[in-house]
Amino acid sequence: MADGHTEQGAAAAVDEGRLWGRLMALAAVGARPDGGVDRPALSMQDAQARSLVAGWARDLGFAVATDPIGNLFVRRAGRDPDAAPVLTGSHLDTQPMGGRFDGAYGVIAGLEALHAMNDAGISTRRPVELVAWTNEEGARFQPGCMGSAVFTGALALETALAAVDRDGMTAREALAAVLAGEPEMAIRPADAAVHAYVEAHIEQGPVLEEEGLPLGIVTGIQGCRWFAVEVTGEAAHAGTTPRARRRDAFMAAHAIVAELRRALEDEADVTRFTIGRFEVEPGSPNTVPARVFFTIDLRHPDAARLTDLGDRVAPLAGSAAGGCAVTVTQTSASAPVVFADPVLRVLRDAAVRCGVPFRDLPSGAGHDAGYLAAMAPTGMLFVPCAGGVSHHPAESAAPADLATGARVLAEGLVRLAE
Ligand code: HGY
Ligand code: MN
Ligand code: MN
Repeated sequence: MADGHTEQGAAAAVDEGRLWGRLMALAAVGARPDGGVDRPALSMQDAQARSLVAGWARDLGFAVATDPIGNLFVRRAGRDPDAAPVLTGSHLDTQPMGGRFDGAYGVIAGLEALHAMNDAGISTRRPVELVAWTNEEGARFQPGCMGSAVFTGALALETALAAVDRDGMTAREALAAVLAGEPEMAIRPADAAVHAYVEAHIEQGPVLEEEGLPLGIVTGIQGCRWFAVEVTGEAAHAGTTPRARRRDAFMAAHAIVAELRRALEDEADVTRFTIGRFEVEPGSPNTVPARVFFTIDLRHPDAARLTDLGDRVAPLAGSAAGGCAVTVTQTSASAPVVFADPVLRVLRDAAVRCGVPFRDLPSGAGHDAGYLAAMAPTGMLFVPCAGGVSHHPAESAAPADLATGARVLAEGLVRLAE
């Protein structure tokens, strides 16, 4: 067991300026003019971010490798090379109008924790590995959490690689292009044992900031179901076609959405119902729409309620489609997750040892930790972000809070790795 001194050493060796500098260097990759970040999964910007992290890791003497779905692993050796490693990490891809901290913070805080262990001269029995999971956001390729879902066996590799983006490029082709730029990168097998997993992330909600707390111990993640809806009507002339003879895919989609809102939006405002993508074809002002495609993101903390609400989507869509045809496909489903108490106890204990006040809270946002929880004892740490704003260019967090989270993460990882 590492004595208190060495664990304290890890936290004390966390360097706020170094952490902030790396975060800002990463934010420059895919930077938007409005201060946000647009770094699509498996894009050249993502490749650039990967090589930035790999470069920092190699400079610190860590082994770097990738796996068949492109997850990036940075390994700090332990005394027992055969012991199952402790993992930490998050994701490098962002939303199209993303911020500088969603995902990036968990990767850079994890790197900072490993760097601090080096600076403090700490040796751990188990290896500690930092992971940047492929395609957590699911904005370009669906489903999201693709890398962690394949790693944990929740999604077949071939299914993931067959995902197609809006330009018709497959994840397989995009990944090959990224790996072509990393000829020196070692490839490791998809399966691997994990002793425990801890992910640091900004809260993406207002609770910690409102309560003036620098840290959250995350107790779990709400459930989430994604659907793709396709409404098929018939193109017609906007000027000559009477309403009675139209099969207007937009008007049908409009009726479907109205019906879904009536059924799914609750008074208590607990259910989260989002239509983030809505495409009308052919998209000409004077042609009656022939086809509409839209996505549904449906979330709820209660498993039975999420099942009940989600199972209504297809029947309701069918009943409101009128003369048009409609297909509803569920593209991902993750049940609510409760994190492992032993890991949360280690994290709370680490916070106490670092003198950091905290509270427990659930996560409204999805994370790779949701998949890791099925494979190994898993926990998460949150740090506050301004106004709880995320998936928005204005996303921001204070350097001191980011360093505090990295200190508690370092403490917790050292304890878990002994
Ligand atoms: O959608 C989510 O909850 C995550 O931020 N990707
Ligand atoms: Mn995230
Ligand atoms: Mn996100």
